[in-house]
Amino acid sequence: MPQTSQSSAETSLPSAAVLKAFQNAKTVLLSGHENPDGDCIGAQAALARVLEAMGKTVHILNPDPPEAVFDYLSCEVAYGTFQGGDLPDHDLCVLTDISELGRCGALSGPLGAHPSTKLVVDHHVHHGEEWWDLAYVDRTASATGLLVYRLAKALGVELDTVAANGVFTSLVTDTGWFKYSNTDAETLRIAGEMIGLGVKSDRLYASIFQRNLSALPVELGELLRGLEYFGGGKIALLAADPDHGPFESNTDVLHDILRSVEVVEVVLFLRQTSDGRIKLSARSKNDWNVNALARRFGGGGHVKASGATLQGPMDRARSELLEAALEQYASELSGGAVAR
Ligand SMILES: [Mn+2]
Repeated sequence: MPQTSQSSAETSLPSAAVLKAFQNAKTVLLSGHENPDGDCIGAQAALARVLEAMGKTVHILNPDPPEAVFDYLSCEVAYGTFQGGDLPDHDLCVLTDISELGRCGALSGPLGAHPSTKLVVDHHVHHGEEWWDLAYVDRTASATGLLVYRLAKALGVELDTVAANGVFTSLVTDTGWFKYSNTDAETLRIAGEMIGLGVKSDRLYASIFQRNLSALPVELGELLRGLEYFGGGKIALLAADPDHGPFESNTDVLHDILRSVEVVEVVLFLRQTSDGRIKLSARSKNDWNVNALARRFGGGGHVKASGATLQGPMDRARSELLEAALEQYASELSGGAVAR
């Protein structure tokens, strides 16, 4: 997910303790959040290759499998999906792109109970207790994959093409293919270096963004009939009917269209998932904080991209979200909203 970041003139480097934990580990388990995104699994691909190059045994185990659009990574890297039972033996557990164990779904309990050293590699805003043993967290980094790049440099390991594809995937998915404000000089410099290592950016773009089903344009049109604007058009709210499956994970297309409307500042998209929960994905265009809004519903993420799970039914979720959004953005809306 994208985030606001400052200049990368001052980069935060991994501590000696973090590097030592990697050097001393024999078997490493990499885990991520539910519905792992491109940054999460890209960072895992790169970190797995780096650690294997150092002679470590590496397991990747996530609560859910990667999306099919990332099959150019999953054909090279073994992404395990937790099915219950015992965790693989390991002495170091690394969480990528996440710092809250509770977001690891069914893996949360087993990971928490396992005596391994826990190391967090992440760029999200963390709230609550710092429960881990070690962390390499830089909230100004555009992607967790960028932190893995810095780790590889610090560990003296060259990235191979698979690792480069992983880092590049992290960078492009978390910056909206270099469109968001977190696209800083370091991000572009590293992206260029990854292309030098063999990344075919046009192939990756086609794989990630140009594999929609032929029904998508029509379904998107139907979905958008439910679009509502509030706050003088600055808040776009879409509460989808439950039968809009294609958008359960691929919400970027929708967010891009709605953010393309000039006056829109915030896009709030509610959809019912196959298991009956109501999921919010919230994006902002400029400076409105959607993380603060998502946190009202127990969610989180970044200032410009956050999510939450709301209580159903949809009508209730919609009205509670709208009320919270109008309250959250009261000061922005009173600052000269133009009705449209
Ligand atoms: Mn990320």
